[in-house]
Order: sequence, then C-alpha cells, then structure tokens
Amino acid sequence: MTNTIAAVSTAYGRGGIAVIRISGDEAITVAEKMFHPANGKALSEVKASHAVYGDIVKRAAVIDNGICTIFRAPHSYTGENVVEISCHGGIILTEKVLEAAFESGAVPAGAGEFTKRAFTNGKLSLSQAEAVGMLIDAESEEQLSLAASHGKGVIKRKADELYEKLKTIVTGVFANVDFPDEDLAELSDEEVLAEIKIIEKELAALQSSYKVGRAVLEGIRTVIIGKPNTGKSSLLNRLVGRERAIVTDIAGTTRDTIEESVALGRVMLRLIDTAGIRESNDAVEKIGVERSLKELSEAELVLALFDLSNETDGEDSLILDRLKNTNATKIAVLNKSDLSEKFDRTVLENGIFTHTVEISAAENVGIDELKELINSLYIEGEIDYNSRAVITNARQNASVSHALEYVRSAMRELESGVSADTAGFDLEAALSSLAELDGRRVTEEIVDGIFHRFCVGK
Ligand SMILES: Nc1nc2c(ncn2[C@@H]2O[C@H](COP(=O)(O)OP(=O)(O)O)[C@@H](O)[C@H]2O)c(=O)[nH]1
Ligand SMILES: [Mg+2]
Repeated sequence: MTNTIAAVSTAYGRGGIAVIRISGDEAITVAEKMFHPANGKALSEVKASHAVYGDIVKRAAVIDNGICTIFRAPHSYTGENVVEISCHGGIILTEKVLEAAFESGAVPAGAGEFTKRAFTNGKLSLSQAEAVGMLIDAESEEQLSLAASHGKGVIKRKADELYEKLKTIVTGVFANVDFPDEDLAELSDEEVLAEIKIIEKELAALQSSYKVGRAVLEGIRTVIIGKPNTGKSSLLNRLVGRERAIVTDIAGTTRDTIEESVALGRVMLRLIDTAGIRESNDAVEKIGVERSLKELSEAELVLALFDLSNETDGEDSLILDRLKNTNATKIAVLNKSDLSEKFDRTVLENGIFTHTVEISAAENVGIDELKELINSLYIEGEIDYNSRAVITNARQNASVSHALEYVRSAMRELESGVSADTAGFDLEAALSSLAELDGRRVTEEIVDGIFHRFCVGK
C-alpha cells in the first residue's frame, strides 16, 4: 500500500486547464510513470519548484500534453513530495489523467486530504486549514476578508499568545507547590490574580467576537413573521433580490416555510419566510402556522411584519403574545407605508421590539434602512480582521468559552482567598481547552469532522 494520494484539484467540468495533484513519498515516482518531459530528462532530476512541459501517458499511449510542477518535501502545500500535472480541462480527459496516476501507484485522496496532511505535517494550523475552506466557500466580500485574515494566522497568533501566557502562570503556580523550599516562586497569589485577569479580558473579547464571526460566516437565523397578507413574502423577495416566494393578495398564499441564504451587506441572513399566523380551520394552513411558530422559537432575529394600511385586530395581539416568549432580537417592520395609515401604533409600545422600521416592500422604500439596521446590530463600524481576532465557528467558540469558564473559576477562587495552587487546577483545565482552539491538541475525530466537509482535491 502506498500513502501517495491523487485527485483532480480543479472544479469538475469543462475548462481551459485542469490540475491533478499527487502528494506523498512516492509522488515523483508515480508522476515519472505517467509524464514524460519533452526535454528527455527524468522527472527526478527536475529541480524543486520547477515546471516542465511534456506528454501525459496512460498505458504507453500519449493522452495529452501539459505541464508538470515538482515540489519536494517539506517545501510544498502538504509538506510531502507534491507533483501537480496541468492538462487540458475536459471531463473525460481529466478522469483519464487521474486514472493514469492510480495505475502508476497513487490512491484516491479523501475529502480535504491534502489540507489535512498540511495540518498534520505542521504546514498549517487548524484555523489556517479551516480558512482554506472558508476561502473556497466564501459568498460575500466580508467572508473573504475574514477568511484571508485567518489564512494569514490571526487566530493562530492570538491562540499561541494566550496559550503561552497561561502556561507561564500555570508552571509558575505549580513550581510553588512542587518545590516550595527552592526559590522558584516567581508569582505571588496577587500577581497570579492580576495576570489571569488580563487573560480573562482577552478571552472574553474573543468570545464576544463570535457574534460578528457567526453573523458573517454562518448567518443569522432570521424569521419573517406576521399576519397573513402583511407582505412577508414581498419582503423576503426584496431582501433576496428576486421573486423567490409567491406573492398574491390572497391571505394564506404561503403555506410552507421558505428558506433562503442571502448576503445582506456584511452579514449573512438565513432567511425564513413563514405562513401567516392566524387561527384557521384549513388543515394545510394549520400545519403551516405550527411550522411558523416552531421557526419563531428557534429564531435569532425576528422581523415582525405589520400592515400599516390595516386596522389592528385580535390577530396582531396573538402574534405579540407569541413574540413575548422568544429570546430573539425583534424588529417591528411596518409595511405598506405607501398606503394611508389605519394601524394603531400604540399596540407596539410594549417593550417587545428593540427597533421599529417603516417600509414599503411594494415600492422598495425603507429596505436599505432595514438592511443597515440589521448590519449594525451585529457589526459595529469598520473591523480590521487582520488586527482583531474574530472567531468564526462553533468549535473555536467552544474552546474559548470553556477556557474562559475555567479562568473565571480560578479568579473567583483566588479572590475568595483560596491559594493559587488550588486555583492552578482550573488554570490547567483552561490551558487544555485553549490548546484545542488552533489544533495544538485536538482529537482525530474533530480533525476528521473538519476535513470531511472539504471537497476532494483540496
Ligand atoms: N400597497 C402595498 N401593497 C403591498 C406591499 N407589500 C405587499 N403588498 C401586497 O400585499 C399582498 C400580500 O403580500 P404578500 O407578500 O403575499 O404577503 P404575506 O402573506 O405576508 O406573505 C400582495 O397583494 C402584495 O402585493 C406594500 O408595501 N404596499
Ligand atoms: Mg407569504
């Protein structure tokens, strides 16, 4: 069995060029069997990081010609010997070139295996490897700049810095315990407390940065809710920028929930349009209303629509009642501002809503203001992602949050007069949580989970 892997690294389909990547100890030996340089030299003689032109060969037949680039370990993406063969980009042709690599001794690469090897071989930290996935999947400018900053190591540096600081304290504390008679006591209990307060602040900042990272990367689960005919689907279509949902003047048009992801300025919304909430005897509509209520309970952000051209009634109260019991941020969106107003705005004076916006979904009035408002709820002002570490996924958040809990527990102990060596156990636990942030110490399971989401060839 060989550990040398091969895959097509470019997108599946027709294209000017496709790249087949081979990585592992035997990469150059594999490539030699299937690529014959036009200058007659052996591939093994080609200098590292050099490219040669030649024939691509499968079972003694020339199937294409192209460029072969050689990278020698450890100076490659994966840290292993890597060969990249660029051929013409056709589906059948690319598959044949890949087959030639398998016939020459390579095995198929798993999803994300090149990047996983780069991580395992220390070429990339875990957050840098995750950044590769973020770059490829980016759907907005904001995601792209965040991915680029992680790729350049902004999380890695912050994780290393905090880890080293905390490690110094932990070793200082335990030096005190293990060798009390020796003069190793670097830090008094007061000094330990002062130092961990600094770390607590930094971890808290990192934890709160997830609000931004999540809004930009994962998206805010946003539910549009309201009575039938208030213009929920019209608003969804405005925000998505196309006629995604059916809009009619018939109440109960939207019967099922409709989901769409949309980059709204700097943040992503996972938008959910729902069936209008009202008492109904129609069996299908009833199910729709139940789904709306379920979505409401899981929402992070609620856009509650009210129709300004209609008088307030019991159905509005029903919705307000439901909204009272959700934790989401709630914006009252007053629609149909183009029509004459009959709505009694005092029903909204109940502390449920953090903001009120007036729009006309039909005339496209107030939509930009609504977009700006939503952005400002999650991102305040300009952020330079290169200088400010913003964490972006649940894994990073869990590591930071656990570390913060332990640090706070140690702080409380020290403040209540417990000696530093007892608090030291919490600090040790904080250190091991922090070790997970950037893959310094991480389980095989977590690593596999990350790279399985990648495409094959990356
Ligand atoms: N005049 C006016 N009509 C609107 C506006 N927004 C939606 N409508 C109309 O209201 C009706 C219901 O709209 P729809 O988006 O289907 O409402 P939904 O039931 O809440 O999804 C349709 O006839 C829309 O054209 C608006 O801002 N102004
Ligand atoms: Mg609708």
